[in-house]
Amino acid sequence: MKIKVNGREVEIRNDARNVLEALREVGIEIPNLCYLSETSVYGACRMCLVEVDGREITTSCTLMPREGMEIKTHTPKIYEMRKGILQLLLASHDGDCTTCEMNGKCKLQKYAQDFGLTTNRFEKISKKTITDKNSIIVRDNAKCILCGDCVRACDEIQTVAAIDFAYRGFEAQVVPSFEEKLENTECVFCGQCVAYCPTGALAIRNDVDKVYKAIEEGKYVIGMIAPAVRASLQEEFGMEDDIAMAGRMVSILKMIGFKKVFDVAFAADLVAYEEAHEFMERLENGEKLPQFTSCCPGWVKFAEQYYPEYLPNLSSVKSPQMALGAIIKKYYAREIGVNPEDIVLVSIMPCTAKKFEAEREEFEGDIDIVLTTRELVKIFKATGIDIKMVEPESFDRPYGLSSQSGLSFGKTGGVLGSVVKVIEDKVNVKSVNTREIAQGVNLTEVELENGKVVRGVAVFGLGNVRKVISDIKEGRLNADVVEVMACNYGCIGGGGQPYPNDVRTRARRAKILKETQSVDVLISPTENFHMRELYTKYFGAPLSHEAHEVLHTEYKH
Ligand code: HC1
Ligand code: SF4
Repeated sequence: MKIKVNGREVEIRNDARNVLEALREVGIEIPNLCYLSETSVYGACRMCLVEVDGREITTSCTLMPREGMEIKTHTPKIYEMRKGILQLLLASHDGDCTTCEMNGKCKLQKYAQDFGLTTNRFEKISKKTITDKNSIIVRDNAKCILCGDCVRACDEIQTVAAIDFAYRGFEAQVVPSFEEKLENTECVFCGQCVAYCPTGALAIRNDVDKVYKAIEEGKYVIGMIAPAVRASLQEEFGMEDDIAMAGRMVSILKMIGFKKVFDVAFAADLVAYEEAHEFMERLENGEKLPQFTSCCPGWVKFAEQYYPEYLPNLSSVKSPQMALGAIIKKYYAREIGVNPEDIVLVSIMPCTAKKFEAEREEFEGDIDIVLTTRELVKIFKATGIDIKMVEPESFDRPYGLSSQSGLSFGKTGGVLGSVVKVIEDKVNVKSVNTREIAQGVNLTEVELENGKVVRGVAVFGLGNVRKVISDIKEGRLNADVVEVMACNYGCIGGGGQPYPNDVRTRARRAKILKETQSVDVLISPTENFHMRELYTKYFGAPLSHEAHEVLHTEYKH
């Protein structure tokens, strides 16, 4: 349909959700502090005001587009109203920008600059607020603007509802259930509340100092980089076409003092290989089906809390992070003659729940420190080294080789696709077809030579997971294997990824990762000869006793 915006005719989508989204698509971002395209419309911040047909001023997030309507997005009156809203917010905000995690990325700070707010006509008021600086998810309500984005992300996208508004009026705050620490609630540490927080009220525990301390103490520091991290770094540093980003990361980490840097995508190949064999065994025996993937720790905690009856169905193969951790501490330390106690293993992840996973008792501290992508970006920026000028260096061997499949773990559908690739290498497959069957849900049908069809489902977003499980339970969906990723679009949308971490950025990162993986010469996990070497040297065969000892675990909460 056609509408007029600021005096110009503009064509917008007929089915646009509201005027705010419609104009965003044609390059006009109306200022907003509480709008999320993936959740219900809240309309609380009032920043997205527009003038309609020369008369009323209303919020564009609640305004339906109508043929021929005339919109003004930036009249003097609206400009003043927005300034007033910002000044009110700033009057009760702590304003400690220099020490804020969101410094430079905060939407409130950006608008304060855009609207030239160097003074505030309202007096500063302080209120009693709740903080928690020691959890994996750090909370500081003195920076909260009560937009409710975190509450809706947790409740509507993830259906966990670990946080909500408490108290009324000026006393209102967002708090975890019963004002407990998040670790004592049903929070699954997906970090989606952090990803969507427009200010620094929610952040992730910063573990960078622990890395420097380990280097300073002369520890044998080993890094390992998750698949999704390279794609978001390409984006963060404006190097979207730079398929050598992983190599540049290796170089800088070595310059800082890392002794070795390995690729978590190597372990993804290993996990897919082991998991495919586990699946084929279950399929043959007709037990513990559908098999659910278990490499996403947010999903594992979600399953423990809400679907304990499915815990036996979870793949018992550890996540690539924990599998590689175990291999390095058990075998590699011996191979290089270093006491495992002297090794500090630093895992670099897009994910906040990976910090939680590394601390789970099942894994006996194999991973010492987990850094998110944002922490890694801080390290890189603090060095002052221009990443564009850095010569890429290969990942160290033997855990530095990966296939396209291993890399694809970083986005939705990657684990399932890799398992299918291994199956294709083992048995004759007639056809593989993938199609979207619902929002966030893809179905892959693999037709075997004997005519049997194996059905795999890949789902992201824990709210979508609830729907898939209910469809399976009630017989509306038939699945043999289900890949679950807690975050929208998979790991590339993890809570530790750089800001902005919204739908548009996630889709772009998925494309970048796909392009990066496409130049890898190895296609299937089976082709990864360094991975196969582990079987020759240590495991013998997939699902062997030794493989179970090192690569498998059991979730029994
Ligand atoms: Fe992921 Fe995984 S893909 S969970 O998304 O299985 O975080 O990238 O490293 O462990 O490989 C995350 C990414 C990551 C693991 C792998
Ligand atoms: Fe909710 Fe995830 Fe945030 Fe926990 S980390 S409060 S589950 S959105």
